[in-house]
Amino acid sequence: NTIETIATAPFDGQKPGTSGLRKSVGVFQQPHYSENFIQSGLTAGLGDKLKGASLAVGGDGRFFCKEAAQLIIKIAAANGVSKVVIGQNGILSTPACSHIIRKRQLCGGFILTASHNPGGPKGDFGIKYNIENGGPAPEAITNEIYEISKSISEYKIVPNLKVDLEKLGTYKYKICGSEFTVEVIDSTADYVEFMKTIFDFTTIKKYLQSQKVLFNAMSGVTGPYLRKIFVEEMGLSHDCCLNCDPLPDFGGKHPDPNLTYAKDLVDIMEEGKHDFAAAFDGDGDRNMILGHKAFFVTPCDSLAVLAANLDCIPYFKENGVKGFARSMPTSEAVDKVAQLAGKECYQVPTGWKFFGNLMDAGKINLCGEESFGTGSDHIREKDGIWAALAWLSVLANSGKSVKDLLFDHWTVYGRNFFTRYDYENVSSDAGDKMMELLTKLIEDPKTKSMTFSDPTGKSYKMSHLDNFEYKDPIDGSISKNQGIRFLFEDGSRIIYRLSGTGSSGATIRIYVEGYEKYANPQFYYQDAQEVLKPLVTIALRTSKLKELTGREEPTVIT
Ligand code: VG1
Ligand code: CO
Repeated sequence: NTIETIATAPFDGQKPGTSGLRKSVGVFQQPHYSENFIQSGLTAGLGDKLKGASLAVGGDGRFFCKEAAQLIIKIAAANGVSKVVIGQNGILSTPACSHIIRKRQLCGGFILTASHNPGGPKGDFGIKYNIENGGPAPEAITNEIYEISKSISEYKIVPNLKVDLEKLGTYKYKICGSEFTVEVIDSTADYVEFMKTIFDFTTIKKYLQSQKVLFNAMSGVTGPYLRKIFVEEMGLSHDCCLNCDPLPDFGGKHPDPNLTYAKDLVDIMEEGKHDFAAAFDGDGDRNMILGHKAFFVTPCDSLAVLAANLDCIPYFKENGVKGFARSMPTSEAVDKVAQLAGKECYQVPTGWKFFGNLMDAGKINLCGEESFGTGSDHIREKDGIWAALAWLSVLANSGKSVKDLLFDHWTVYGRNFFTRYDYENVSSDAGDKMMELLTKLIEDPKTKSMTFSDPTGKSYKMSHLDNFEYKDPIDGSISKNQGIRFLFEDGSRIIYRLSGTGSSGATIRIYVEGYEKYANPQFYYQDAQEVLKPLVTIALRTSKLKELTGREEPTVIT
């Protein structure tokens, strides 16, 4: 077990995006590519605490996870790390890994996933460094990882170290005189135990006896967790767990829980035989909630409904609720709940890493993103299964159906109609051109006083426009260029961003929101696409999206 120092040269583009470095598998398989990034992550993430450090490692089981896990062990050992805690076969959901780091007070961890991106030899892979609070490394660290990766000339490795990741147990090695421990742990045990302390399992179990529910793991990492919780603990039949055998290529599909990629679940729900369904992404941090007849809960509304009903969950009953947060493009529905409850509501850039400081400082307990991300301060990642358990707690407590719960919520707070249009894989050039055009618009003083009208005559007067910039209230760090915002006087918003999780080309995201408070509650049932049509027309026209990308229709509408 000797340590070798290997000469290497930098690779372009090892800049972590919204959530780690994501590229196609072939890129990670190039000699030295993953090694360089892992070494940069260790050096930037741990600095002078690298020697003697402890780390968690886990991934969503996608193709190349095992190889990458072995590499991390070898490189960590060579860098003087004293302990690696790793899920069996290298598997941990993203929320479970965050929990392991916190529970075992580790110094950090690597999460191996490209989340909702497809997997397999031709799919995507990803590596993300998380810090000791269990959350994704903040920008100061991800920027440093990138800097180091640009000038890296060598990495350290113990080439002959190979750990049997199939067998649970603690393995000790002598590396150059010092002890190195690898602990292979059960992938689901700690997480499931933790959920039992947060939620009232007895109440949920009793409620589920009168309900027909479905959970769709989309062949991602959540399957074993779902079976443990809902079959073993809650006594449901195996049939309620769909696609719950994790596959390295997710069955060739896009493990993204939305109306497009989880259409099979939507179709089943439309038959009307079930009361509730939830779907999760590849690494288990995203969730989609559906009610009877596939009634769709937008993630923005999901966040708001949970915010309004947290007190039925033991964890929040005990710890209280200080405040909420959402990512900037997420609708302001949760702000309305905060206002009425007299609580703080923060707005951060897209990406879970921006919630960490607020949670560590005790400012917020619940947060979410429009991209199917919901979570709380129990960990520092978003948490799909947690969200499903939270929803079941609220449903059990209220005795209402999903649809009625939403309807009653809108009746109190009004409805923030929301939609997101994604144009996946357009050329980087077209993406950049569109952002340039929009930047020119926001810099033009004339735009400020403009009124936008759609062909039907509905018009919107601009109240503010900018490129969103965030100053972290805790550490004062500033993040610029987080998305072009058009804010209108009536509370409507149009937001444009380029995705930071894609592996090739560009993905354009357009977020459109309109707030309505009706005297007649029946209006709340209108289709968001209908209500938002004028704003969508304005959004597409103003950005010249069709001309610049040649796309007639978005890839995904949420
Ligand atoms: C997307 C979402 C963002 C989310 C991120 C990671 O980023 O918009 O809200 O935090 O994915 O989610 P982007 O930059 O592509 O818009 V996951 O489930 O990949 O960890
Ligand atoms: Co994910």
